[in-house]
Amino acid sequence: MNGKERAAAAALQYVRDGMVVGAGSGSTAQVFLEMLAGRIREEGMEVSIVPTSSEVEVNAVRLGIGGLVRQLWQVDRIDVAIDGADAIDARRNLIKGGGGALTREKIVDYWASSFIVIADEGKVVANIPGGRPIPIEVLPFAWRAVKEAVERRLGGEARLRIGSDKRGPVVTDNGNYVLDYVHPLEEIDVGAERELKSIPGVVEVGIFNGSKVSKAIIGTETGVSIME
Ligand code: ABF
Repeated sequence: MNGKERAAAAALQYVRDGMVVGAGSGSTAQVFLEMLAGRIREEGMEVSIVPTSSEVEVNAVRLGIGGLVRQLWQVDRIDVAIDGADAIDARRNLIKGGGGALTREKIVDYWASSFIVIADEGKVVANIPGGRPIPIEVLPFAWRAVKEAVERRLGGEARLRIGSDKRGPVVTDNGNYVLDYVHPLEEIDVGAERELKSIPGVVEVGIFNGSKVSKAIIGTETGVSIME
């Protein structure tokens, strides 16, 4: 097993029969979904799955568990959300949104009674953003105004994310654009989440406050370490 698989396997023990599970996006969360599908198939485990992106919906159908998918408004709670990250620091602050799903992820992850992050050790940084760009979902109409406001207020550069398999800007599941904001320093105050969100036109920011993270499971080549 590699680090992603070890983290995903360790997270599986927090899922029990009858739970409503928030399913994160990205390749680590996908490994978790595959393992969960295995338990559902082999042990008849009964869960509902709330997806954080269209990626998860498609994967659930591909894995034969599409019938268990519920939209957020169809459930009265989320017992546990299991999600990946682009970067995590010692206080469990996260950078998320490399896959463009930050808005739905934040809604599902923050609403869950328990929010568990799964990642391999390559994601661990001393302080966020640790050199990673900070994704910011913006209304298409406002992208340039937001870019200029971010750069003026905090410095650095905010670049409009351009697709690789499609020409032009990446469009999120919510019909918006993404700015990848490169902060001038290796470290950013987690309060920047609020400051960036206050700019008109910003839908969501890929800074996740560590106080919302119940537990982070970091997978290595030999085992897992838990941050809680
Ligand atoms: C999601 O997937 C994101 O918020 C994050 O951007 C990305 C991590 O992907 P991976 O697990 O493939 O590194 O969790």
